[in-house]
Amino acid sequence: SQTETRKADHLRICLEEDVQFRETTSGLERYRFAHCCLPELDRTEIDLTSTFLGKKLAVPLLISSMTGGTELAQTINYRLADVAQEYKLAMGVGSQRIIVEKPQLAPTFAVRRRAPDILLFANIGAVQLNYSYGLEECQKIVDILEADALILHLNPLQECVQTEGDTNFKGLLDKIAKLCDKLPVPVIAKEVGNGISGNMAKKLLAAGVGAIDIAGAGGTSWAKIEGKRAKDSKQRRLGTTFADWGIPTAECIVSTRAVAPDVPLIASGGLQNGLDAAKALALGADIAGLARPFLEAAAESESAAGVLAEVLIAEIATVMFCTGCANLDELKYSGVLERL
Ligand code: FMN
Repeated sequence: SQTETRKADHLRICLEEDVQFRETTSGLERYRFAHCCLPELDRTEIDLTSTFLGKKLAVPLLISSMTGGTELAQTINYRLADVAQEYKLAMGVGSQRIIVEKPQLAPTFAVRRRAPDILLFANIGAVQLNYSYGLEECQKIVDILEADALILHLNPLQECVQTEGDTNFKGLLDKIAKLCDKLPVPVIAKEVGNGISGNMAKKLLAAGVGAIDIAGAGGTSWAKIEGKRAKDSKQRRLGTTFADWGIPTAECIVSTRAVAPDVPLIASGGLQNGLDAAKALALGADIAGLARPFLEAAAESESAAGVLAEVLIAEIATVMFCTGCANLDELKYSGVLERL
């Protein structure tokens, strides 16, 4: 089907081509941690645990929503699920829209069997609430996945560059509010790499979303990916023009935290390593999410994905040790991050 081809294209392009923002960066490089030469801590005792939407995480990391629907997608989802289970990370799957079209593809998303304990997020484009999706379908994709929450992704730019894009976003906030009211699990509003502003975060929270993933600019550029996929030269041109569009990740975190001090907040978009993840946490995020780095590792092998998780954890722990932070609250509230 068209959706399957699209999903296969996304994986191939993300793995083989340059899909990063050209000039826009996450903004995290404008921050530096204050080094502490005498932490008075035992590094092995640093506490990276936290609770998010009522579930315990060993490390505040999320393998961001990516894939499903094809054979390669299944391999990647299963490998990532094993890693999430082993290290007790959170995980999201890619858009499950295809399952409603083709229920026989549900096994490509079946990560719960392999990861019985993790915080797991279902995923669908919010704009589908204006097309084929209602409460019933949303409930179904949550149930099939045995998910703890439903991510609604907001991707207006991606839909513009995509040849077959769904671009009627009218009245969506109201539909999101109705869904939040009826769905028994929390709804998480997420971008796909162009960022959620503080203002928008406020509106989404008023509509009833239970958490936000700001998914800011600086990492994977969906305008670029859809531009590369497009056959039509006008669509290709759109992808190039808007390759650098969006709000940098660091700005999204700061502006969302400013208006919503207590919202469960995920930061993603262009986090390259555990140092970036730690900066996102110190700016106020509760969880740091990475997509493409986990895709690359998982496409290589399950052990490469495991190694990536271990490295990220070691990097976050090293930041905490060398800033004298014994736990994540200290990292967040003790002012160890300086703006350059
Ligand atoms: N985000 C979604 O919410 N739903 C998706 O279906 C989805 N598919 C993706 C597929 C691939 C191959 C990649 C790389 C990303 C996808 N994303 C999707 C976006 C990521 O979740 C993330 O927000 C974005 O890539 C920025 O993170 P990064 O810079 O670490 O890649």
